Order: sequence, then structure tokens, then C-alpha cells
Amino acid sequence: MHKVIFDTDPGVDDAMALLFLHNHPEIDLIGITSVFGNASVETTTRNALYLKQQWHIPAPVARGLGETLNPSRPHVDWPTGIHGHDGLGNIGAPDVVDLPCHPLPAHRFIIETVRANPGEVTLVAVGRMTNLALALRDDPDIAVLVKEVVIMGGAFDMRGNITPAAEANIHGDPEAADAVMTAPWPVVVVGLDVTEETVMTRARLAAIVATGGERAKLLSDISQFYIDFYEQHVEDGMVIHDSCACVYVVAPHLFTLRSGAIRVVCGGIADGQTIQKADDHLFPPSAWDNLPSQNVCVGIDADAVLDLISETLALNPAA
Ligand SMILES: [Ca+2]
Repeated sequence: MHKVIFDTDPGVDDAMALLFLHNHPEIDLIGITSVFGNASVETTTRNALYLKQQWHIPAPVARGLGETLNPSRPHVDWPTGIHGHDGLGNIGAPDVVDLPCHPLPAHRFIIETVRANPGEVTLVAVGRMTNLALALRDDPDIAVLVKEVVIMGGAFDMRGNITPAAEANIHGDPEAADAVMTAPWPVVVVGLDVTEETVMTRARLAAIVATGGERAKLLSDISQFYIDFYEQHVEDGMVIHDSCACVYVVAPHLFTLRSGAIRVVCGGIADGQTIQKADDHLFPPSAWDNLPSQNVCVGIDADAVLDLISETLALNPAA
């Protein structure tokens, strides 16, 4: 079993990833930590509680941060054209969900949980890296106690998706992302290089709903607005960024990795760009020296990943 804390900004593709983690038999989802990104932290926390309630997820929700690690960064508008005004595809989620948050803030929840389970916790982070960076700042020693950090974010051998240089999760808090990538914990980055190859078609989603029951139906309802947005990018369906990172936890053999130190550009026109110095390439002294080698996904078996996601989302305990 993989003990997972899911750090997330739900978010439509976050919702799919959450259901994957909840359904997968080899994953023990032990916590959900919210962060801002696809919407304000008030909205993403509400959404995490709403999905917990609707899908009967036992894991607690700990509320995270709503501001960048560097507080002087300007606010950027929420991507309501992609995730809707409610962050869940405008399905009309209730303003208030009658469930409490965990008493600890997200970064303290991460620290306490990792310390209670040394060497066992995988952090799957699919929003901005703010909570993880604050956990490291508060308690740097947790880095060696975490089993693995799997990140959805970044664009290495290709353009970004929020600027020509940067992917949205990293661009949303570059200083936090640089701290996470350069810390002495094992990081695997699942970025646009592989996520943009995984497209869930309308037909595939409909087939999931046909066997997955009410849980899958809610997921499908949430996803329709996002699918409409993606019409300008893909022929049919939705790119399922966040679920790819969750698949990595249980099926790493479906990905090709490249090892090397990673830095994140902080400021200037390439703000939020992710750059890896591959271990097998020599350079004169640079800002990538004396840092841990982390892994970047540079290849994916997209069909197999989509099949695994489909099978997992279609599991229906009520049937
Ligand atoms: Ca996300």
C-alpha cells in the first residue's frame, strides 16, 4: 500500500485525480491538503470537502495557503474559463459544506503526518507548491523522512501552458517550486511533456460512467465545462494532467525518466520556467551544481495510463 497525501487545488482534473486515489486498491489516501490555484483557497478547500462528502472519502482535508511564498508577488486572476467560477465546472456546488477541516493548517498536517510515518508517505502535489515549500521551511528535516514527492507541473522540452515558458502550477509560485525541486527528497516531476499526451475522450468518460455509478457520474458532470474549454486544444475530450501524477505512484513503469538537478526561473519573462541539467551532460559551474538529482518524466505509455485510469474510476463499490 502507498500512503499518500494529496496536495491539490480542485479543480476539475484534480477531482478526477482524487477519485482515482480514493478508488485505487493499492493507495491509502491519508490526507488531502488544499492550496490556491485553480480558484481561491476558500473555494478549493470547499471543493475538497464537497468531494470528500459526495464520494465518502475518509481522509481529512487540511486547509492550505492562499498566497504565494513570496508575498510581494501580484495576484493573478483565477482560471474561471477552464475550471468554472466554482472551480468544479459550474456544477453548482453548495457555498458551504457541512464538514469540518482538520485542525492543523496544511503544511503542519504534512509535517506531523510525515513525522508519524517516517519513510512511508508519498506527497502527490498537483497545485502550486506553496504548502510543500512552507512545510520544508518550517521543518527542513522532513525532506529525508518523505518516501517520494510526485509533482504535476512544469514543462521541460516544450513550451509552457500559461506563458510560452511556464506551466501554470509552477508559474503560480515559482519560489516555492524551486525550493521543492532543490530539497533533498526524491522528486518525480510529471509535467506537460507527458500529461498533454493523455487525453480522456468523451466516449471513454461515458464508458466510465456506464459502470462507475454515481461517483463517476458526478465526475463526468464536473468535467463537461473543462472538456468544452479543451475543444480549442484537442480534437475530443480533456487533458488529464493531475491523474497522470497519481498513476505514477502505482505504475511508474509506464513512464520514462530523466535524472538531473532542476531549477525554476524566478522573475523575468521566463518566470516559472523549469529547467533540468541532465546528469550526463557536463557544463562549467552553474546554479544547478551540488543539488540533488531529481527525475523528470520525458516519456509515457499514454494508452496504458488511460486504461488504468478508466479501470480505476469505473470501480463501483455500490454495484
Ligand atoms: Ca491541480
